[in-house]
Amino acid sequence: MTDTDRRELVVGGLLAGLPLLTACDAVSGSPRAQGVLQGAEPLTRRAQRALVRNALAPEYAERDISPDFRANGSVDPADAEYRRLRADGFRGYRLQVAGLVERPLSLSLVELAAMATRTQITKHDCVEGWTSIGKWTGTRLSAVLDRAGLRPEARFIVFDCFDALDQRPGGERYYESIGLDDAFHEQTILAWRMNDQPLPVRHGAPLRLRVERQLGYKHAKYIRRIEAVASFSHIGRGKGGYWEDRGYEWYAGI
Ligand SMILES: Nc1nc2c(c(=O)[nH]1)N[C@H]1C(S)=C(S)[C@@H](COP(=O)(O)O)O[C@H]1N2
Ligand SMILES: [Mo]
Repeated sequence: MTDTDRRELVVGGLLAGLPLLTACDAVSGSPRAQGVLQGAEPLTRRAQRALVRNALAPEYAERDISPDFRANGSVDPADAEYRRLRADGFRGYRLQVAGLVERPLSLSLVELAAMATRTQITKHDCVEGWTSIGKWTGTRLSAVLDRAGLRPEARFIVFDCFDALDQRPGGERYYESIGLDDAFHEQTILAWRMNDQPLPVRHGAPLRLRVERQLGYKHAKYIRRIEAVASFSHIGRGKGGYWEDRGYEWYAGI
């Protein structure tokens, strides 16, 4: 949806819900004005919810790209399988798609690149208080989920990563999860390029999530597997993500 489309939707939605009401009526708070406003409320609230669901995160111009995009969290996973794949330029990498799907998938980077892709220049916002603007290209998560076919019970998409922040033996692996609204959102991509280059290791090679309407910790890097689930109570410590298990909010809307 373009900006103009969106604006038209807002204006259209609001007008549809509000029969002509003069400023005078509104100011006087007359019973007639109140009746009209109350009657209009459910419709505008519904329109607003639909808008929020589809709203795009701001996108920027090439000139806005940060010359030095920060890297955070894991920057060099120690996992043996990861090291092996990395040594071969990720040629042997396969994204596993499993859980509550009709057709479990195993996709190479070449196969992912042949699906619906998107490029966007967006601002990354870390909970620690810094932001960086970068250009991301990747496969739309919706394309992958459509190919796998979600079963009706599926409510969340979980991203299982290669890295553990604590690299000592037994360190828990990073993981994250998002709801279906964000999973099917137009700007939600499995990125494999950054600033027109192959995605660097410190930024999550070979594949990392961009979920632009949420804070940085939701953007899982080093994705090994995605799983559709009805609940995440059985994963990790049950809160839906590595940082969520340590007290962060599950929904990290910006
Ligand atoms: N697998 C994995 N994903 C991760 C992290 C991590 O440590 N491991 N850190 C998160 C945090 S807190 C942020 S801010 C971003 C940082 O992404 P960047 O290194 O590309 O800036 O990745 C997020 N995704
Ligand atoms: Mo972060």
